[in-house]
This record gives sequence, C-alpha cells and structure tokens, in this order.
Amino acid sequence: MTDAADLTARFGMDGRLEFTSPADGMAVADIKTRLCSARIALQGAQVIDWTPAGEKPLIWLSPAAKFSAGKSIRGGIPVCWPWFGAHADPSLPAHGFARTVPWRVTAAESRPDDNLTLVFELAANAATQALWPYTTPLQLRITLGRTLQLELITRNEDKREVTLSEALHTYFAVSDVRQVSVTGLDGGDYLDKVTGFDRKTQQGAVTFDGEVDRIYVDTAAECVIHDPLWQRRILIEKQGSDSTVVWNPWHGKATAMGDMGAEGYLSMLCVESGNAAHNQVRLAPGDEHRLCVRYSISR
Ligand code: TA6
Repeated sequence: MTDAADLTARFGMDGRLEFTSPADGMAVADIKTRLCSARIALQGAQVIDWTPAGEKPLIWLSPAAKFSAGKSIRGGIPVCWPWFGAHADPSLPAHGFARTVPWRVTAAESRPDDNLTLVFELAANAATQALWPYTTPLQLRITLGRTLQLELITRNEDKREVTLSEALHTYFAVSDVRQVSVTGLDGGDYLDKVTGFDRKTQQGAVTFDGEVDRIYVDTAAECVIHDPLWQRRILIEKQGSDSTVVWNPWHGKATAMGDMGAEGYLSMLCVESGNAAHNQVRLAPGDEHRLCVRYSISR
C-alpha cells in the first residue's frame, strides 16, 4: 500500500480527509468539509492551501512551486525551525530544516463544530541530528475550519539548554500587494533587511511599493491585512511569538528566485509570526515552547 493509501486507511474520514500523492510522490492531506477545503504536504507539514467555504483562498501557493523531496515549496506556511533566516554557518540551510524533511501524521480528529485537527511530528533522523544534535521533538497541531489555527510545539527532552529561533512563514493571498496595507505594527521597531538590518521604527500602516523585508521585534501584536479590492481583512492573532516578519520580494528578487511565477509577487504577502533576531527562545531541559497563530477573515 502507498504511503498515501496507508494514511487514508489509518486517518481518512469519509471524504472529509484523505491522503494522495499528486506530484512526484509527495504525499498530501486533502481536507474538504462544509467549512473549508485545504491541502497539507507531509514534507514540512506545510499547509499549501486553505480556502474557507464561499471565500477566495487565504493562503498563496506559487504557480511555479516545485514539489520535489528536500526542496522547500514556495508558498503556503513553511515552518522555519530550529533557526529563522540565514545560519551563521553558510553551509546550513536558510530557515532550518523542518520545512524540507518528512513529518509523520500522528492524529486526526473531527470536532463537534466540524473543525478538523491534524497532528504532525517531525521525523528526526541522522540527517537532522547532524544539523541539530539535540533531542527536541517538534509537533505541529493544525485546526482547520472557517478559521485556521497552527500550534508549533517544541519540547526540550535533552539534558542541555537549547536556543532556537522560528517562524510560521505564512504566504497570504492578496488581490494586489500594491493596494493592501498591514496594521498592528505602528510605533514598533524593526530590523530592515533591505538596508542591512538597520533598526527603524514603523510609522503607521505598512504599505508596499517595493521590496519589504522587515523583522518587527518585541511585538506580540495582532496584525490585520487590509485588502480593499477583495473587500476583506485577514486577522492574524498570535501567542508565544515576539517577532513579526513582513516580506514581499518585489519584482527583482522574485524574478531571481525562479519559483515565484511571473508577477507572482503581486498576489502574495508574507506576515510571519515567530521568534527571530534577539527574540530567540531559550528552553531549559524539560521545558516546552508553543508558538500559536489563528487566521480569520472579517469584512
Ligand atoms: O522571511 C523573509 C525571508 O527571510 C526573506 O529574507 C527571504 O529570504 C524569504 O524569507 C524566503 O526565504 P526562502 O529561503 O524560502 O527563499
């Protein structure tokens, strides 16, 4: 039996949840309920589609995304862990390895309100241990309905203290990034990657007329993406996160990346909840850390 068929046999739910391998043998979970449809790749436990019933998709997936083992999928919600961004050792992958390794499905449950919860665990192996020689099991709990909740749980089962950085690197679908704005960060300080990580202070809403790549630090604030053309607002609530990253590569960087699709940058905006820069997480032996987000639509 294939991985997908085996997973469907173990966790499938009468058409509301099944597992398939649509591309290059990469298994995905397909969710279809009265509340939403969604797709989650088992590589990285990466949400790559979430569309509440009656709505346009909330999550953006590049039309040029590549689905090959070990390659990060452009779009969706990549899990950046156990470090965010570039590592001091350039031989190590940017944003850690969690998004490019297989995860196991460990539970699937339907809730009385018809939300579905799927639980994934990163399958540590010799390759991941070589990059991160600590015993720190990682779990992702995803609850899907008219809202989307993710809870990334790190447990330190090692004898040593660990320090990690992380983010749920969410690509939101927008009508036209030049027409949208992000509120909730006014007055907050950020590190501007576009100008060499200069520290600056946000004035008013974040708007987009060029490359934006900012780590807002020491902020637990909710953010809102205002999308007037699609007449919607996306509410981004978070817990266990002291950093918010806002990113759009704009035309030049997007073209160089090669997997954003032609003009794809105009249809996406990353608002990432995590713990980056000096907001790193220190976990003593026996401790756990939970990074939680909740996405919803309002008018
Ligand atoms: O979160 C923003 C960022 O760190 C950008 O600097 C850019 O590198 C982006 O992540 C995408 O990174 P990736 O490794 O997925 O191409």
